[in-house]
Amino acid sequence: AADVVCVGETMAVLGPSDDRPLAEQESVRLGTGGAESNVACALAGLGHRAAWLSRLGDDPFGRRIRAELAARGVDVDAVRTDPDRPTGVYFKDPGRAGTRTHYYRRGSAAAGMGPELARLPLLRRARLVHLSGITAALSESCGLLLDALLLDRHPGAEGGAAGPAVSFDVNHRPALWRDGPARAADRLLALARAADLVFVGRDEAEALWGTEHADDAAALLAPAPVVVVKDAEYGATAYVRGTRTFVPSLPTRVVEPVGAGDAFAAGYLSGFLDGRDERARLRLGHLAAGAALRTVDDVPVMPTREENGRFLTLDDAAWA
Ligand code: KDG
Repeated sequence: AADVVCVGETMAVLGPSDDRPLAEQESVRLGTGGAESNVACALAGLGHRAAWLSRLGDDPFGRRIRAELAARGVDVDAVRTDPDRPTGVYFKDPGRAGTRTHYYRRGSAAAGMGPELARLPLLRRARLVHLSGITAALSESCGLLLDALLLDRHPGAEGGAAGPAVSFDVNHRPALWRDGPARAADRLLALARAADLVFVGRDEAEALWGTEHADDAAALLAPAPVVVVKDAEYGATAYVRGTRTFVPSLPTRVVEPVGAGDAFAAGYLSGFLDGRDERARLRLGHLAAGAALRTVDDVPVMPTREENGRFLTLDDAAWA
């Protein structure tokens, strides 16, 4: 059985070969990208048993995505092919003001996922289920799937929810919220508060909910027992039942930032699955994010356990 199941849409990525804008490129490269499967790949790369749950179209992009994720060690057995809907596509366009993404995903196979998937035994048997706010915006049925996985959980014997822990990366994608920013703010807040672990960017929380400081974002999300607020090149703070742990980011050369948030979540969750303390979890998040920042691909090759091990033993002064 998988330790962690990541649920969400993965698309074919048509992207550049370097950091010049798409309009200046002679050819595009075909890749694979989806926030949740990026996390699954990174977790598999860090040595965990990771599965990805989604739907693909019966088309070359779908076959490519399935093969690529399987080659990275992700269990794709639960992924069904929908004969009537295509695999989504997105274009990645680097620019001086940051990378822009252009989606071609409306009516995709993954957007056809619904709440019936929440009953799959694969999900019940996992230790951790990883979700993101992207799925909430894909379709009504995908929204119901998130409700089933987050809001409709049954209380367990110890007062918390029964079944696997659920982590939720807010991953606000304004382009996907066709019914407007107020709806996005309400929905993402309700879903995040229902999770066991939440990841959110400080600036993302500010844009959604007007919280300027990381502490304010964490207070707003506090019904969730673990809240991790990421503040780009400064660092990340974990809030766990009244305790606050800050770990600064490591300085790194940034080639292309898409995928860094997913890598961060994977690093942190790797530490969670291994029972490490908050400081180590955050360090693992930064180490994985650094690897993603240094490539144009969404999912980098992860640092080895030995490399990570060297960084985990540093004292705070030597870290950054
Ligand atoms: O976090 C990276 C993702 O944004 C990228 O892989 C594409 O899943 C994607 C999305 O919906 O934006």
